[in-house]
Parts: sequence; C-alpha cells; structure tokens
Amino acid sequence: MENCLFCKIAEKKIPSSIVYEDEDLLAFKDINPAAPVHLLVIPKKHFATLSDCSANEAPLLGKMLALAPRLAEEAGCGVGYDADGSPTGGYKTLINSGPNGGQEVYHLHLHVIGGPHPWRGQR
Ligand code: DGP
Repeated sequence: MENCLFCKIAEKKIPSSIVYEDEDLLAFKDINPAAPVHLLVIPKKHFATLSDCSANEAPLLGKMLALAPRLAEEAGCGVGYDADGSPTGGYKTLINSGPNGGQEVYHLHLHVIGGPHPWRGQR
C-alpha cells in the first residue's frame, strides 16, 4: 500500500533490522525499543488494524502469534523453567488497535517485548 511505512519496510524500500522473513511475514527490530528485546512481526499483506482482518485471516494471525515464541527464544528472552519448575524469562506480545488502543503505525503488527521493562507484572 502506498505511503504505508511498514509496507515500505516489507518491500525493503526502507531499511530495518530484519530478524525473520518468509513468504507471508517479516519480523524486525523496533526503532524505539521499550525493552532490551523489542521486535515487530508484520504480515507482508497490508491490513491497517486487527479490526480490518476477517476470519479468513485466522491462519495468518495464528502464524504471527506462533512465530513470537521462536523469535523470543532466538533473542534470548524465551520462557524457561528452573529446576523446581518455576517459569523464568519471558516476553510480552501486544497488538495495539486504533487510536484508543495506542496504535501509531496503521499496518497490523505484533509487538514481541522481552527482558526487564516497566510493564513487568502489569496486565
Ligand atoms: P504501535 O504504537 O503499536 O503502532 O507501534 C508502532 C511501533 O513502530 C513503535 O514501537 C515504533 C515502531 N516504528 C515506527 N517507525 C518505525 C520505523 O521506521 N522502523 C522501525 N523498525 N520501527 C518503527
């Protein structure tokens, strides 16, 4: 889509630090990280918001979500378990939708945010 920042990133017209790519998705580092690990997963196809996706997009949305643990693991913030079985590490997955949802870039994206950060423990 013309004049969409993340479409331009997906088309490599604007540079980004890409960590993953396949035929449907691109993942790259957020330019303004909120934590030591802050990645964005986008579909290459343009959807302005999550609300612009229909049920037909369920496989694509599932693919985006399923990529998050793999990227987190590779970035060193995957969920692990102590010897006593307590969970360690971890990351937050987040999709902002619309102005009241805090969305700034109107191309669907999933945040993957890992490491100690101000939101830890908050919902
Ligand atoms: P959101 O508020 O959910 O729309 O988040 C948009 C994110 O996009 C924000 O965390 C900063 C990031 N961002 C904005 N412009 C660029 C850019 O040009 N490159 C990269 N890598 N990230 C960007």
